[in-house]
Amino acid sequence: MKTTKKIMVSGIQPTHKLTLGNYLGALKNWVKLQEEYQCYFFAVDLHAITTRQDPKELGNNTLFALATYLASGIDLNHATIFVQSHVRQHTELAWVLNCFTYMGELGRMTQYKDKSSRAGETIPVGLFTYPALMASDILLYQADLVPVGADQKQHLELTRDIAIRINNLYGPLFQVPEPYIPKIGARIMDLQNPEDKMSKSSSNEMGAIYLNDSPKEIEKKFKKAVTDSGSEITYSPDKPGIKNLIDIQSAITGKTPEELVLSYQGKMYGHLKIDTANLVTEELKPLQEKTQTYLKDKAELQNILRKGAEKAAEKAETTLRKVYSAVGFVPY
Ligand code: ATP
Ligand code: LTN
Repeated sequence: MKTTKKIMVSGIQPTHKLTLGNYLGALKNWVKLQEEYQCYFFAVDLHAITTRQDPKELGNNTLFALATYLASGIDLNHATIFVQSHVRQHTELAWVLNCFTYMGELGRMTQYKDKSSRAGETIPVGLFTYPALMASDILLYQADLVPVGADQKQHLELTRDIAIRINNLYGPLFQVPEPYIPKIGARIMDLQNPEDKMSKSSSNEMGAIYLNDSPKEIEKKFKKAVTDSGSEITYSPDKPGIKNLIDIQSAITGKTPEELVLSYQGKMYGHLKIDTANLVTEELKPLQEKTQTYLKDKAELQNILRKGAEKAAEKAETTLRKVYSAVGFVPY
């Protein structure tokens, strides 16, 4: 039977173990929304090598990411999960999209500007063309919805522009996707530097909660979290450290920031830190146990990924052929 469900697509870079930011900003929403969509979720290893990776770590982190997807409740009845590099159509369509994406557009991408400024003198070309590969990931599957954190909004807008540009030239080849950015949790901040987003590849590991951190590490990181001057617990942009802890609690419990602030009247920063650490530990405990179970049975995990890649390639190939034909390539 042909499915009429809309399509949802998203991915995470296996550049390290996933963080609480990846979980609250992206993964948790995939799980929440998955039943209403036909989903494609992948670990974007091709994107990961735009910054230098240790090969062994990259492989481990890729499997860790996909095991985490399953552990957090991604259901194979709704979702196809796979490794990006296993589906060659991603790179093939990316090439075509590169030819319809402008230097000026790529040069304006904030993520490129941030990462290239840290790359030193030798900036890989892949870092620059990264958004065209991301557009390929999305457009190949004719995605309606792409759930991501706030930092990816600009890449999504570019994806839409590229899709519209090509549709205008050749007819309706691509669905134009919408981003889904959660109200709370879309931008979890670094615990040591709450002006910056929490990131997998942060230089200070104390600033990020990794999904495989032990309860002790989680407690230590929250206790040492940089907070703001003053002592009153309020939710305001000029108290980014406190706001971040409230956002984390809100994204986990579903309570509004206002409700949480009320419950902390008369309490100290220390209370908020300990409660947040406990809440995160409780949230991550079942996730960590299940991730380990999936990682122990490597054969089964590989089997899921092989089947996922086969299914994804089928869908991807349909789009790729249409595009190749539209641009004038001789059929094969
Ligand atoms: P890297 O440090 O390697 O660039 P990252 O931690 O920024 O990685 P990505 O793989 O780029 O993570 O992001 C995967 C998903 O997680 C994206 O949807 C992104 O928007 C979301 N995300 C990343 N960091 C955060 C954060 N701090 N808060 C909310 N969402 C986030
Ligand atoms: N660029 C994204 C990761 C990513 C992605 C995608 C997200 C690559 N391809 C497709 C959604 C859909 C990031 O988070 N850095």
